[in-house]
Amino acid sequence: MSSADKNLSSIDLSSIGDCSEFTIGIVTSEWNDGITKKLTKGAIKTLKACKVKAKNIIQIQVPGSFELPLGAKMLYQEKSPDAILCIGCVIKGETKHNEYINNSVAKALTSLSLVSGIPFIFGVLTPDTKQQALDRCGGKHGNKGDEAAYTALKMIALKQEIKSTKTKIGF
Ligand code: DLZ
Repeated sequence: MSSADKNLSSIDLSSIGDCSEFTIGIVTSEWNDGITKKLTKGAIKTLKACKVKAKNIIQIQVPGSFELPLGAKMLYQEKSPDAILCIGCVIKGETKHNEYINNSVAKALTSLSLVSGIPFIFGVLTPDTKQQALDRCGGKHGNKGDEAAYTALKMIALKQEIKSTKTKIGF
């Protein structure tokens, strides 16, 4: 699905319940920081709009997107947040470098999520051009940082809902 088809930046945040006790980690890549700073800003704006307290938003930076999984793991081990947003932007160049980084990060974040049981959100833009990135960090396709934050909150809420439900799931 393309960003043009789904823009979560325009979503009604009132559908999300009480997030006031959630702790959220944010790991931001310094590569393409003109983009990643805007994504991070969007994510923080959404978290605050959903009543996440500023003191419960823990931010760190890593040099490039390739380092997002390790930075996120360090943050998880030291601070035990309820979810971690991993924010980066890998713009396609003349070689396949971008594919190696993107695939590696996506796989590592999937593994971290499954092993830890908390969401490690893939907030990495993977555009062909800088303009496509600009369109997605507060431009015509919204801000994917907002979406990363929204997704994290929804997944934490889902975990709480499953925990609290008395009904058996399955057979
Ligand atoms: C090396 C590199 C290149 C060429 N491009 C990007 C990019 O577009 N976005 C990004 O986040 N990082 C890039 N990097 C840096 C790698 O992510 C990584 O930091 C280095 O390969 C060192 O491990």
